[in-house]
Amino acid sequence: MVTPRVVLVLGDQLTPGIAALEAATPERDVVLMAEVMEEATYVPHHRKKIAFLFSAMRHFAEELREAGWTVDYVTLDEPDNAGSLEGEVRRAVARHGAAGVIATEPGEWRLQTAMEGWEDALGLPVKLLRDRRFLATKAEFADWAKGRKALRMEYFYREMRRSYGLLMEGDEPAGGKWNFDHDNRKPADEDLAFPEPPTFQTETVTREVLDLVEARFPDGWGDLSPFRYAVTRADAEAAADHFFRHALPRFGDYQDAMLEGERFLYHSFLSQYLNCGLLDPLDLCRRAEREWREGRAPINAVEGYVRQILGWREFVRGVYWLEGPDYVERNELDAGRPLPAFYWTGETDMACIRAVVTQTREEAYAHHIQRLMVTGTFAMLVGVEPRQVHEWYLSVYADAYEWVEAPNVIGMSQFADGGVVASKPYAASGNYIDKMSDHCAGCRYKVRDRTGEDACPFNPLYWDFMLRHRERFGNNPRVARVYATWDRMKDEKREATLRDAKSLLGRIDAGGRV
Ligand code: FAD
Ligand code: DLZ
Repeated sequence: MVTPRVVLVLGDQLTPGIAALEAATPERDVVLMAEVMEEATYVPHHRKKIAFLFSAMRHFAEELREAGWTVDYVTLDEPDNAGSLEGEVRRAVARHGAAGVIATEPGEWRLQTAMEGWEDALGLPVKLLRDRRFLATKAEFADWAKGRKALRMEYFYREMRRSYGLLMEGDEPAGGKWNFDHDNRKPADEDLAFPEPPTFQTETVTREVLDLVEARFPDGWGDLSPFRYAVTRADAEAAADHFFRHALPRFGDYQDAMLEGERFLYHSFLSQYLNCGLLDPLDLCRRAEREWREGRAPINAVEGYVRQILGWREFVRGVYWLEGPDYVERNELDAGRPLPAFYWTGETDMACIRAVVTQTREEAYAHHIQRLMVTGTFAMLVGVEPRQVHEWYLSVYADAYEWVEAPNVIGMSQFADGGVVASKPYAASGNYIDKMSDHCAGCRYKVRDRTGEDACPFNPLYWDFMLRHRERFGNNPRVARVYATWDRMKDEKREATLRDAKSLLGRIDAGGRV
């Protein structure tokens, strides 16, 4: 008999064609999947995220068994659970008398560095294979980035469109433009019909997992029920079908909109399935293209959707691995405040932040503009230490893994990488939220007030932020006119603005209600 190898499949590698499985054979090898405390607690993950992933892992183990694999699945409550992936690999090697370990590279520097040390630690060969689910390899991205003064997603995206022949007419972009973002900034109104994403039945496996998470994380953050997530590949595909049929046609128009009580609008709510391997990015892009070619969705929607996946998703992953393990420590704007407690409690008078935090606690989901322009912008204006902002985002969203979360948070939303991801900071006053949402209408603060007790906190904090960083941004042609506006303001207004900002920051520092 040939000695088996242990084939490790991580919780976000639930893809039948993942490299480690492709390099192994069901006749010889044993697949190891393990629920471990180390992964469940390295940040305080949302309880729904843990339950979603454990249930999806258990279903994937079953899928593999049906395909003929021997799967050694270690549950979190197994008495001898070693608590870490390394510990579980070690136990599995001993259990099966394995000759080596085969794994696919993980999505975080933390685990990558640890796994690179396993060969020495375990004293046997550990093969770490490239994750082929991404559409640009780390090396291809590094090649593209080499010698460029600035990395801009748009140019990377065009090359990706060309290499994959997506939305192309010969050498030209379909519809005559590479980017239809200009058409995609409509505020939503309540009269639109929003196609709520499907809710899936909580079957036995998920019920067991929900009980387990409730028992093991009684004080953890985030609501476990209601539980609406798909946990099998078939159901994730059904969620994708629903999106293409009902939401994609309007995805573009209302991509940046926010509405009180409407959590999904025309967003896909699919990133958690993509990121754990239940859905395939290229397949989703091709399906979107088909919707346009067959006349069921307009080009602005389809191009916008494809850009998010083929462009942004691949671009941020490239940046994450290119920038190195210290990326999450970057703090170019020297921000040092602790994260306000209301990011966890939702206890704030700002209707927009309250809505996003409440929704995040209930769903483990918020859409892009909520993440970027509400919780993200506020943290940056206040000057919260980026590392704390990063850990919050990595914890609270079901789709959060460092390769995708960190560039979005450290880079795009906090400008803590000094402009690697974004060409300017996403700073905005309350005006932006008022234009793109209906939150301000029901808010205790008045968005039109620039100063005074009732003024929307985003207003004075915006100016305070811009002035704190005038030296850095004053020469940026995309920001310079903001300073011209400030310089034209009357002295009394400027003084009142900065006084209000100081008082708000003092209140935040003292843990007072804002
Ligand atoms: P849709 O709006 O339907 O978009 C379609 C798909 O495009 C998404 O499913 C996603 O796969 C991809 N996508 C869109 N924007 C981005 C982006 N900027 N980066 C990478 N992929 C993108 N995305 C994550 O997957 N995990 C995260 O942890 C995460 N953290 C974020 C933190 C901040 C501060 C910001 C501003 C963005 C973050 N994003 C993250 C990107 C984006 O917000 C989510 O991908 C999106 O909200 C997921 O919801 P959806 O599936 O409904 O997306
Ligand atoms: C996020 C997560 C959680 C909560 N739990 C597990 C787990 O118990 N076992 C596992 O294999 N993976 C888990 N994951 C996903 C890993 O944290 C993820 O593979 C790494 O962060 C690399 O992306």
